[in-house]
Amino acid sequence: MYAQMVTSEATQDDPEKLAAFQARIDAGEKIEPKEWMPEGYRKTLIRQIGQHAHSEIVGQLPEGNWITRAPTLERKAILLAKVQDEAGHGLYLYCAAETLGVSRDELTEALLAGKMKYSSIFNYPTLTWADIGAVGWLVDGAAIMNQVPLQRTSFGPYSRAMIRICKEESFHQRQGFDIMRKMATGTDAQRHMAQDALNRFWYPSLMMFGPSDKDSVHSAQSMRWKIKMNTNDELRQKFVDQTVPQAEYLGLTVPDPDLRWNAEKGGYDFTEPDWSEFFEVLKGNGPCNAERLAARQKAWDDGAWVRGGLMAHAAKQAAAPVAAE
Ligand code: BYC
Repeated sequence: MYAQMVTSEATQDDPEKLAAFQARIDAGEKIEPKEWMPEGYRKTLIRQIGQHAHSEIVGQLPEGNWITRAPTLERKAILLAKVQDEAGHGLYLYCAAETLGVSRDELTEALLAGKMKYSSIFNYPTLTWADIGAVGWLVDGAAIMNQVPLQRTSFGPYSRAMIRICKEESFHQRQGFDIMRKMATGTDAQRHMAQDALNRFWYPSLMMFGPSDKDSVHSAQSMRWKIKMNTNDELRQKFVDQTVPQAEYLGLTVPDPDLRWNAEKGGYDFTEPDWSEFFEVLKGNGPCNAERLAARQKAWDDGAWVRGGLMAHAAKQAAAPVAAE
C-alpha cells in the first residue's frame, strides 16, 4: 500500500486543476485533507511527514538510553519529559500523515522493511552524559531551524502539528544548552566531555539538513508546493551562524579549522560534512542503524497482542446490535 502510494510516479492530474492548485499555494492558502491535491503533492507529504514521525520515535532511543543514568533527580525528570514529548510529536505527525490516506501501521511496516527513512542523526550513539547536552543543543537546535519555517507549510494538518511541536522543541534546546553550560563551566573532566560531545555531534548535526542543494532531489518541487520553505543549504548556513556564537559563549571550539566569519556574505564560511559518510548512513551503514531498527522491530512485535486485541474489540463493537435506549 505504502509503495503504491509513494513510489508510483504515474499521475493523472488534470492541467487545469494543477494550475488552480498552484495558484492557491502561491496565494498562501492552506490545503486541507479532503480537498483536491496532485498525487505528487500527496506522496511527497506522506514521505516527508512519515519520515519526520519516524525520526521523532527513533529519536527517543539515544536519549532514553540516559534516563536511568541522569546525574540528578531533576535532570532525570527533565529528560523523561523531553523523551515523552518526542513520542507526542511522533503521534501528531502520524495523525497528520493519516489524513492523507495512509495508516500508521503501513508507515511503520515501511520503516521496518527499509522502505522509509528516519533522520540520519539518530544513527550515532550517545556515549556520555554530555552527549545528551549536545543532542538537546545541536540536534534539537537543528530540528527547530528546520521546523520553524514548516509552521507555514501549505498542508494544514502538518502546519498545525509543527506549531505545537516547535513550542516544545524550544524547551528541549534550552535544556540541552543548560547541560552543556554546566559541563563547560565545570571540572576539567566535564569540560573535556562537553568538547568531545561537540566534536562528535557537529558534523552529524549539519547533515540533518539533508544533502547540499545540488544533490537535493526533492527541494525544487517541494518548495514550489511550499512543503519545504527553504533549501537545505540555506537552513544549514542559518544553523551555523546561530550556533557558533553559542559555542564561543560556552568556551568550546567548533571542530572546523576553516570556520571563518565572512563579512561580505554576513555569515560563516565552514567545512561541509563528509557527504560520503552521510550517504553510507542513509544506506544503513551508520554506527547504530542496525540497533535502532532492531529496537523498533522489537517494540512492534511486542505490541502485536495489543493491536490484535484492539482490532478484535473494534470488530466486536461494530458487529454488535445497537442497544435500545
Ligand atoms: N536523514 O532531496 P532531499 C527531530 C534523504 S529529527 C535521513 O533534500 P527532502 C528530532 C531524503 O529523505 C529531524 N535522510 O530530501 C526528533 C531523500 O531520500 P528519499 C526530523 C535524509 O525530503 C527527536 C534524500 O535524502 N525532521 O525532529 O527534500 C529528538 C534526498 O534529500 C536526510 C524532519 O524530518 C537526513 N538528515 O529534504 C530531537 C523535518 N536528509 O526520501 C529532534 C522534515 C535528506 O527520496 N523533513 N534525506 O528516499 C524535511 O525538512 C526534509 O525531508 C529534509 C530532507 C530537509 C530532511
